[in-house]
Amino acid sequence: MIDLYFFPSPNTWKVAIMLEECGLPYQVRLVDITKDEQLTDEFQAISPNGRVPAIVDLDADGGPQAVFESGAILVYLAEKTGMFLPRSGPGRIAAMEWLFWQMGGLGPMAGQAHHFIRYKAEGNEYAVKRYQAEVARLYGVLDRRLRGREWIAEAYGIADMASWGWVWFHRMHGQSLDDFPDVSRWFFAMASRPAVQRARALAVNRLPDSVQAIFDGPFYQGDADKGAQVSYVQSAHETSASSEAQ
Ligand SMILES: N[C@@H](CCC(=O)N[C@@H](CS)C(=O)NCC(=O)O)C(=O)O
Repeated sequence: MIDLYFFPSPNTWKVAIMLEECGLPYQVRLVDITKDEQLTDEFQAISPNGRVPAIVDLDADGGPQAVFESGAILVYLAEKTGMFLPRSGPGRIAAMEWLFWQMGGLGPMAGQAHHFIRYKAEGNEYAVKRYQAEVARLYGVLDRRLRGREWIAEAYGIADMASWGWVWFHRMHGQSLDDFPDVSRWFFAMASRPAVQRARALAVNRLPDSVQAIFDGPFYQGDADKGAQVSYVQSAHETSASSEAQ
């Protein structure tokens, strides 16, 4: 059993997608970041950076193993299961390259773009322009990478899982998928996977109303011409998420 310290967000979706794809048994421990629950001493004993996601693998050899940082968690779970990351060779190198690209580039830059566009735009035109342009550049890099290939690395895996949740928020960081046709194709292909839908739906009903509005759309609905509709599959873990939070 794995404890997943979770709040619906791009970084935590990565891990939920991986757990769902691998079929590993897990239980959700909701950390409500809108109530600063990530700052408690108890949580920071597991995740010293005070951010979700984190996991505790209760079945690890040698006793319960805590892991924080979404990229490290993805690699840990891939190595534990032997799934979604080749053990060696060019496929592993590509997966690691694009995982680190997401961790050091797309995620942090899109996060800054969200902050300045959504919360602090006034008086910060320079920051809005800088981060929006950098995110556009990164989308261009990903679009070129995906040209003529189905998935980001050699096969579907942790590099895709790492980037998908961030692209879900493309409108919030000022991007249109119409400008990035291969990112768009990849995004919707991944959105159609049942494991992704279950992870995406996890604990969304626990969001405060103000945040819920963001998750209901318009960001996911995508650009008008795509008319993307995903019918979400109820996660088997939804019940434990709800009971944890009470
Ligand atoms: N590099 C970290 C970033 C984690 C992160 O920023 N998590 C956000 C949610 S997506 C969070 O916990 N925010 C709470 C806060 O900012 O206090 C990772 O990938 O795990």
